[in-house]
Amino acid sequence: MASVFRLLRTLQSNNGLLCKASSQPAFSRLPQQMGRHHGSAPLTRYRCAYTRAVPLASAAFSTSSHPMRKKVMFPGSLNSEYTHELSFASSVESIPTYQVMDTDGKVLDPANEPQVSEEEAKTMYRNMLTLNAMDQILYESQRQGRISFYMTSFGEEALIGSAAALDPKDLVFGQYREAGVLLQRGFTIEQFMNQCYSNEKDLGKGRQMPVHYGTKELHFQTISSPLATQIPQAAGAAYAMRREGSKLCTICYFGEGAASEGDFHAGLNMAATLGCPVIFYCRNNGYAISTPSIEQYRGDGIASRGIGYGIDTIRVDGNDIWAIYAATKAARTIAVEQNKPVLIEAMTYRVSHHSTSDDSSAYRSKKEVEDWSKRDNPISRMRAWLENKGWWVKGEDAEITKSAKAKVLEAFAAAEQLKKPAIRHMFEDVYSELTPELVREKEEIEALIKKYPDYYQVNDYAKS
Ligand SMILES: Cc1ncc(C[n+]2csc(CCOP(=O)(O)OP(=O)(O)O)c2C)c(N)n1
Ligand SMILES: [Mg+2]
Repeated sequence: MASVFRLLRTLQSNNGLLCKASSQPAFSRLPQQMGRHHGSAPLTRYRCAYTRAVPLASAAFSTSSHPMRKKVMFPGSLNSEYTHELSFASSVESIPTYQVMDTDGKVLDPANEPQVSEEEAKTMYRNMLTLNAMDQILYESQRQGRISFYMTSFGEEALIGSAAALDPKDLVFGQYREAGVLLQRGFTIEQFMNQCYSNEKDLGKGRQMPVHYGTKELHFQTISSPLATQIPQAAGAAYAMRREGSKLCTICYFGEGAASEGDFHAGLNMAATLGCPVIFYCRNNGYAISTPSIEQYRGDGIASRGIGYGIDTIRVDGNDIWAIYAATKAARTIAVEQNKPVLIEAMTYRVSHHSTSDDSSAYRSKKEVEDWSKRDNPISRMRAWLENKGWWVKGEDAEITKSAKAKVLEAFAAAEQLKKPAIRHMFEDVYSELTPELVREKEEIEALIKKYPDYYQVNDYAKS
């Protein structure tokens, strides 16, 4: 409302005609004034208020706001037609889901045949298998008490297609279930293990929970646990990229549950209004821990919200790696060439428990999960596509999975042997120089450790 006042005042001062005779705020007088003339519903009266008043003001509004026009240029609704039918907009047709191949790996429209080399396609598939193998081992390792926490990507492996469609320098803002993106970018199994074991080689210096990866080298921002904080950050970073003229974009992954956070709305609106080259990638996997999507919102998924913010939006089959690949490639072109955000809603299913702290049998049936993994499995779909192309030999998977598992186990055993990060890291990297308070705390800890070395198990930590 304040901005309406401001607008009317501006118009008033621009030509001195609007509401000239009164010292009352323009908008407050309009209903009574119009009521005298029209006596209809309040909405109609406000509408008339504009159509009467605005022609006297700036040229930008004058033509389109003429009383005889079909459309009005309200400052907040630029293309709305008048209607005499009193009705509330509730739903429009459901946004379609873009698909390239069916569940048997058959490309449905030859025009959509993926434009990738055999090697590129095989690398993506190998990464899907490796992700799966790594998830199985790390999940078990948490169950054995060797790491504190873990989250798997079972059922969501096709996300790798989005990473393959990006420039390696595009900046990634993840939520936590995007290990596949890191694999595709070249994060090594050793680096995954070192992070999950919080050892001295962990790039995060042991300051994060397992799976909260981050790597400057691979342009992947460190995951942070509070949901959706990455969304406005991704919009802001994209804005900086635009200002630098870098011709890069950011990609921001989040779940449909995180899209209920305020930060989602702030981030999307900011990106839309400022023209930020960011791809918002929503993994709609059906659940936010125990809350099914169906209880999370009433509208047409997350995609309808993109349109609400004036963002180019597409919904894709999130188990179809080629649909994801094509949509992300096209989204990137829009983002970078037109300096605009894009929203992708990828429809998938979380086969795994939410995390090692969750038992999903408490809120969904085992049968539901089994049905999904059998009926629509992103890995078998991709394998079928490769086989149809003649690029994959039946049974090759077993060999790859076996060697991936061996590699993970080896890296895992090595990571377990390494020391924890040096204690000094607890105090560093927030300020370029330690504050007097931090210096005092550091000295206090050092004194305690010296006094009680056994209690603090100092030998478990790296010295420097
Ligand atoms: C601000 C905030 N609120 C609540 C949580 C607890 N939490 C962690 S994950 C999660 C569910 C998120 O679901 P979704 O975004 O759909 O992602 P998914 O786990 O399905 O991949 C919740 C509620 C949190 N981490 N941060
Ligand atoms: Mg979810």
